[in-house]
Amino acid sequence: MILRCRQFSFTFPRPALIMGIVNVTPDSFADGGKYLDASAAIAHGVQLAGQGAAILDIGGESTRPGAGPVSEAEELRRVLPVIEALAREVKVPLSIDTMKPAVARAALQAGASIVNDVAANRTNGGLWRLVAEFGAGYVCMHMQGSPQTMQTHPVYADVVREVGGFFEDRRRRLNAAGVSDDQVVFDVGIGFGKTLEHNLQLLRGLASLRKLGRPLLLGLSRKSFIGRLTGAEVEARLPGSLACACWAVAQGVRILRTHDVAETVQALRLTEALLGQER
Ligand code: HH2
Repeated sequence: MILRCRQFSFTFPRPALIMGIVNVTPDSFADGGKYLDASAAIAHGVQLAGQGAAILDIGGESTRPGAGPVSEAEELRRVLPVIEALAREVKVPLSIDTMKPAVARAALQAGASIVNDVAANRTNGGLWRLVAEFGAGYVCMHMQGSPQTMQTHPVYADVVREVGGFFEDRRRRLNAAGVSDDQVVFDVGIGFGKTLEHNLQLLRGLASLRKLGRPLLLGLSRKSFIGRLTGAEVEARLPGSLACACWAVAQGVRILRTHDVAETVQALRLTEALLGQER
């Protein structure tokens, strides 16, 4: 299995890839405001790459439940200088975490190689044609609703089956827009229109999604379901995040999106050594 993102490619089996988070936002749920200043965000990205991040995911709009939308101009103002600088300073592919096609285009022009689309439940295929045009990687994440509405009353008959069906449907639409399977990664979207029980069912059901034949990505770092299960505040959720990351890799997840790169690298290398076989 291969993942192509412009000039970069990853061939699996291989050790799980760590995607380090660079949030250039004032209000992200875990690190809001820490890296709003471009120079702080750039230094953070360089540090995460040095710790072993194989991908850096740069975002300028929080998608936490109830987050207010950010204008296109403001999002561009936040992320573009960071992407331009990181494209010069690190050797790993950069991912743009955005819901807006215009931001994705500017980011790709500035040197990003992956579009991380938490709004892959979109109906307009403009963003997908852009991904095809650039030969970029594409993270297709499942969300029920939008960040403003998603946690109001999420409902599924069978969350694992419905998310799997969503991926099949998106694969067809992506192919029709000119995006090849080699460019696509699937992500169940932990916390995006899911109750605690839905999140747990998805984590338990990860192995069943391997049959899609594409890399699975998971973002669970410091998320609220860990707090709900343990009572831990957001800054104290690293142990729970690592436990879930190890579980996910044992179930076949290939890419982990995390705030805590050094810690996750160590936990996953141990998990892979214990699992033993080529994955
Ligand atoms: N989670 C967040 C943002 N982007 N992208 C993918 N593919 N998968 C995820 O699970 C995911 C994501 C939320 O985390 P964070 O960026 O730390 O917070 P915020 O949205 O508040 O900036």
